[in-house]
Amino acid sequence: MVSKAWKMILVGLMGSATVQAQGPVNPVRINQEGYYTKAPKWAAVVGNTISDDYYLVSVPRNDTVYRGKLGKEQPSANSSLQTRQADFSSFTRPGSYRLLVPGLEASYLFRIGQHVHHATAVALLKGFYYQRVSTPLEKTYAGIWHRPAGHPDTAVMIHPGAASANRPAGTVIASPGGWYDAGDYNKYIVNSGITMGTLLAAYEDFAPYFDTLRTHIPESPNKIPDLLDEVLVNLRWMLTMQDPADGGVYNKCTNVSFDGMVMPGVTKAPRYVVQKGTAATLDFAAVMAQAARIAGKFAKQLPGLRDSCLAAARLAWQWSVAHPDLPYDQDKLNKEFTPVVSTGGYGDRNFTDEWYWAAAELWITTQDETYTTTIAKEEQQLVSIPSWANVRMLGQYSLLRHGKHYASRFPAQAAAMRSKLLAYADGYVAAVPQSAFGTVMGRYRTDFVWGSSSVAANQGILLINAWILTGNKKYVSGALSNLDYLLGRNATGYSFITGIGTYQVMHPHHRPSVADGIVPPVPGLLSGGPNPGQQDHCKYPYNEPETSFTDADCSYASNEIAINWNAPAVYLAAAVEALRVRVGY
Ligand code: 9MR
Repeated sequence: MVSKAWKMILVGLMGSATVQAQGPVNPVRINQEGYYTKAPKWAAVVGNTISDDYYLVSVPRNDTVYRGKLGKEQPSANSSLQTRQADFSSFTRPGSYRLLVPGLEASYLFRIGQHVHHATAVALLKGFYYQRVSTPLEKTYAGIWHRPAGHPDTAVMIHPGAASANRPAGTVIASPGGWYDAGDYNKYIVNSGITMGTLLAAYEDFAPYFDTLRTHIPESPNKIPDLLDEVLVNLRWMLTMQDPADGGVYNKCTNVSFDGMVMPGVTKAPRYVVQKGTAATLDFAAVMAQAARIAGKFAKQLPGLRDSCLAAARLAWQWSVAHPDLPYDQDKLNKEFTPVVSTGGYGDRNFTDEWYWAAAELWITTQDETYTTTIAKEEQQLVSIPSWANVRMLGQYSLLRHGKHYASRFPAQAAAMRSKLLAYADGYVAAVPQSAFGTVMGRYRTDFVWGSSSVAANQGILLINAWILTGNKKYVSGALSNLDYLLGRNATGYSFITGIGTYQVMHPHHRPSVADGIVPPVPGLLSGGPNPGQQDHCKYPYNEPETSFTDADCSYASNEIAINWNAPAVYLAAAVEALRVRVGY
């Protein structure tokens, strides 16, 4: 008779989909989903090794299909970890495998093949469906995570700090729909801005891929790609956040304080829209201008939407011209008005990047010269990785995407940006061999900030843009290295995407996942990732930049999920799937 322990080992070796999170992490760090047949393929082995050899064994046959030598010990720049790399790029036979290093536990199962990132791309996009606010998530689409509608937001009050002549404090408006921002239940325009800009960019860059990608959402049968159906959910909410009287856009639709760890909508605390601001209004203008271009392509399915978006964008621009420098300063607001608001701030104070992004999108869509002054003002164009507070590159990517217009109207700027972006991307690619985990991520210690996973994904997007400009596949390899990072080849050993990978995050700071009583968290959500700031004061097992992570639901600083982190991950996973064949992987 086979003992229970042996049975478990056998089941493990046969590759059943057991989820092993919470046990000790495997020392062989791999992309737990797998590798494209002809793409670079490597593992990073952490800890002491007793041999220089390693083996790939096939599953379930257990044949040794490849032998290799581990590279020399490499210290990591972002922790005291050392790794040895196992490079099996030359092995290209599709199948399921484990990597064996004598003396160490066998690696998790991984695949070599085509489409290895299809499931990840679909899951990440579907993650947005699970964040929908005001509609029930039906069992047919949401599976075991089905739930009633969350906040209806059909009666939301104007907060005293947002009062205007036409809408005095306490006026009730409707602001239904959209996505919850993160693990909390509020809706923020600034963070919606970068999220929507990134998803719309994914569509503009890879339209044929998204035109056929289905995520099994209620709208899937209609004649609009699922990505755009999902984006429309939040776009329609965003439109409600503009004051039609003057074009200004409220910063957020929110409770006054965060809900407890309960299901969405069970608390009935009043909801408010809070203060208009320059960042919110310009981000809104950029998103609406970009959305107008795409809506124009679906004029039959979405009659009138292009014009509504464009009108909203222009009005938002006008308001911003009249209020060019109005930050959202929550502390100041709370000194002047009640009720006191303590939910997320997204309090940006520097608006040059928002001006640039809005001007770029409006100009591309309208060709109206009004917006060129702002674009021309940007003499010193710096390459930077986007974040909610820094959206400059979103404008830059859009301008490069519409390269002919850009180069004919701004020839010097277009040429300079192209070469600066490529130099930046070359720096990334060159850093990979020096990286202990073979990733672009972690070149700088400052990569490990609140939401570091989105830094990895956004670096990937920059590299994909370098591919778009040059067609050089080294940039796609660089981008893939950061998907490897997100899916487990990193210092923590976690796959940071819920539902994907063997050793995946299981306890994200995400209210529905905590409150629903279901063991697996809501799938397709990207955890924030290592953040040495540890602002949540939870207990962390390690403290160094790349290990400062805890898979605990108290950890909003390292293990929350957020729409602005999921969006670049959607872009990255979709881009590599879309490009795989073209680059010969
Ligand atoms: O992502 C935001 C991060 O850059 C900030 O440092 C942090 C603190 O202000 O806030 C993060 O955003 C949170 C937002 O304020 C509220 N919803 C959850 C977001 C993710 O943690």
